[in-house]
Amino acid sequence: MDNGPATCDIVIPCRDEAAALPLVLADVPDGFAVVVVDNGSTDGTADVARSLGARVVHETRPGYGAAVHAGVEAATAEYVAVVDGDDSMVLSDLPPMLAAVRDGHATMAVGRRRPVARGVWPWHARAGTLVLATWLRRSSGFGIHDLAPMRVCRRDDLLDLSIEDRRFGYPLELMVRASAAGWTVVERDIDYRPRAAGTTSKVSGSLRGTTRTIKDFGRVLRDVRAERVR
Ligand SMILES: Nc1nc2c(ncn2[C@@H]2O[C@H](COP(=O)(O)OP(=O)(O)OP(=O)(O)O)[C@@H](O)[C@H]2O)c(=O)[nH]1
Ligand SMILES: [Mg+2]
Repeated sequence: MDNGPATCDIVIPCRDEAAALPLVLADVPDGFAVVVVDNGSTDGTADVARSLGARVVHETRPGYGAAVHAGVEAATAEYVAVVDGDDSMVLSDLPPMLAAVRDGHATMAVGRRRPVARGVWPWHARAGTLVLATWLRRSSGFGIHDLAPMRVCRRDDLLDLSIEDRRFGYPLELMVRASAAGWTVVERDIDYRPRAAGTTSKVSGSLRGTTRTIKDFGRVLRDVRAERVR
């Protein structure tokens, strides 16, 4: 890892990702630093993250949104990236995304998952993503085909959106608010790989997880309709 001040902090929400982190953090690009947000891990995630040179933040409230928000608040660099900690995504996809934002091509760069192997993206998760991304594309005008699984933007811009969801509707609320705030978004293809061996799915990898995620998305959509998210 580069020792100079980082341009971009990579926020990694982690629940029990000790087996994945050595793979995820094997190659942190120059100019990036890592903030691992641990909430409720029981497998030594925090110790592994620290031993690999990451800063560790603890969040007591469970949920993807709670972890991401804590990481963004704790970040100190001008730009923040958010990436999953299960080794399904690679950090080497981040520098071109950061460059797109720094060079003024868009307020935020988001990833579009391209599976590198069969079976990586279960049909139920993929179908849910397709429906929501299509709705978002039509309602926001963003040229997107995925739900911002990996993203980069200026930290201050993100905090200014005042996203409230602390569970799994966070990325959807982010996109709705970004659209209302007049952001521009570019989407870039990113590798989507099998999650690391020895780790388990928390969100959409199971039918139960997808159902829970859809419920959280439904809440965000109800709020959008009631004009509470504007
Ligand atoms: N801190 C924290 N992280 C979480 C929580 N739930 C999920 N995560 C992390 O959020 C990221 C995404 O979770 P995943 O379980 O990979 O979700 P997914 O990619 O939809 O599902 P898979 O297809 O099974 O990988 C991972 O890095 C998880 O460790 C949580 O409650 N707290
Ligand atoms: Mg995953």
